[in-house]
Amino acid sequence: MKKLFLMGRSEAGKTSLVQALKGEELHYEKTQYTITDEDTIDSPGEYAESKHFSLGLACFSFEADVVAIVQAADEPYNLFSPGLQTFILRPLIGIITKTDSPYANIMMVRQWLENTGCTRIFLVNNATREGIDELMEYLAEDPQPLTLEQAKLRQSLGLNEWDPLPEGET
Ligand SMILES: Nc1nc2c(ncn2[C@@H]2O[C@H](COP(=O)(O)OP(=O)(O)OP(=O)(O)O)[C@@H](O)[C@H]2O)c(=O)[nH]1
Ligand SMILES: [Mg+2]
Repeated sequence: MKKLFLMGRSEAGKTSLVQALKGEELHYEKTQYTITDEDTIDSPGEYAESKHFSLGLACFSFEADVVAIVQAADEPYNLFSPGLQTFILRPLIGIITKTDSPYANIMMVRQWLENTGCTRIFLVNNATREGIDELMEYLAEDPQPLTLEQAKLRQSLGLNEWDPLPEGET
């Protein structure tokens, strides 16, 4: 199972997503500090909303196997810069929550997430659990540990640590 780090503005649905992944009933609990569980790291939205704290987000990401930007489908504006992936040495995915909102604009939010460099984008409704199984399937696979030599080889080929090697390279 990959450990998932969640960042996104307050009310984006990060804590609800953790509850949905655990199969719990949704219960509102404002996140006051970063909470590490076995498979998830949940952060308060204010961290992503503040310039100073956002640097801390990059540090927390090193504790995870995958970093997710969580954005609700009805968010009116975007906090995340294009090309954000470049300072996070982890695979970056996007998770769009609240797909059930009457104000949802999934195409717009998807575009924001694509611009940051997210390689996969998942659509979920935490309330009905729609889309949760697909996300769980992606997370279920264990990350492949790399030796220093394997990491250096990927770097010499201009690849991310988690990218597959081209045919013929070992
Ligand atoms: N309709 C709908 N409501 C959702 C969904 N996900 C979360 N919510 C609601 O949105 C509100 C905020 O959700 P949280 O999960 O607490 O948001 P958060 O991102 O953890 O917020 P912070 O802890 O402040 O950073 C709660 O009332 C949730 O019930 C969803 O997919 N659909
Ligand atoms: Mg929360």
